[in-house]
Amino acid sequence: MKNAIPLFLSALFIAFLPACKKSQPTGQQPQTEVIKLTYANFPPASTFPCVQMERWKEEVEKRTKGQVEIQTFPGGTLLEAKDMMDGIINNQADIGCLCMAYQPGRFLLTNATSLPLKIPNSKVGSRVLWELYNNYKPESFSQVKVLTMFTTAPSNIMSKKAIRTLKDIQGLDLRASGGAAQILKAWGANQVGMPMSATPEALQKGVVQGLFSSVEVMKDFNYAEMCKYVTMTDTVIYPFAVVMNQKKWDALPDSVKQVMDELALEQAVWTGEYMDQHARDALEWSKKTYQVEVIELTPQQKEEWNKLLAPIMNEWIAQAEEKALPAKEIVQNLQTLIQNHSQ
Ligand code: 3IO
Repeated sequence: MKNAIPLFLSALFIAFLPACKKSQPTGQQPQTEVIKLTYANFPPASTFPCVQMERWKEEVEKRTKGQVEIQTFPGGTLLEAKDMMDGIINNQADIGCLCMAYQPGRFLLTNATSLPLKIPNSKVGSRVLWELYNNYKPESFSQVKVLTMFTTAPSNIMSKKAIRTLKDIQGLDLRASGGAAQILKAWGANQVGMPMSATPEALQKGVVQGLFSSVEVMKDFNYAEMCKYVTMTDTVIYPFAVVMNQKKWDALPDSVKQVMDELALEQAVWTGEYMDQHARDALEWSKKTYQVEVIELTPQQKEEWNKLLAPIMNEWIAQAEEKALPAKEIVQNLQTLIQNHSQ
């Protein structure tokens, strides 16, 4: 019994030794845990929304020195085109890339960028969209953190049959969404709505005879194999947003938030420049690889085609005013932004 107490104490000491060891790290800096985030995207990995996603991932990982790790999911493997916004709100993924044209009513304000306002290219479009968003902070994005926005290059008609005049487009089944869809209708096409990710099958099965979007898809989806004609209209862009679950954002360290906020405009411009260059390259590639014919409209034709688009603006204004938005002011702001950034 005499030795019981020291024995008990040594036993206690030995028992606690591992615990003490654990709480005393090896004298280096306390290790911060790696933050893992998922990023969902709807089209295939080779397409521009995914190219910009990989670029953003790399930059964030580099600038946070590995504190943040991003796992990307292209091709709708985590969330599909039309589920993106709700999927991020419900945290089925942490980050998601969405095209606003697929839910035109939901993103009414920012979809003003796809009115026929002659945005000249994706770089200007992306800056204008980002600024418009920050000027008005629309309700439709109030449940998420917006990480960046960008647009496509202006849309052109890619088709199986040559479209040289307005007569050629009458009643033709052509695919587009959102603002671009309104334009196809105004020209007399039979507009068919679906996300870009559903379009390869629709073209293959003959559900549509072509599409209206930015021309880099001729290469990235290999549409040039089926669509031997491109009619250059250089009309509207498609607007995109990259959004993050609000709670996941709130939980990030300030230093990480700062990295992402500082990247927002830079990412928009990077994507714009990539898109503009890639659209040009893809058109050249299409001519060389599949002997695609690029059809230019005469100035008179352009005037004639543009005239038909006049009512679209008024329709949008009426719709926006119904939702109590300062519609005319928004359009004016947009026109100023386009002018300023086009210089
Ligand atoms: C687009 C969407 C996904 C992948 C490539 C793309 N190029 C242009 C778009 C624009 C768009 O969303 C669409 O549906 O035409």
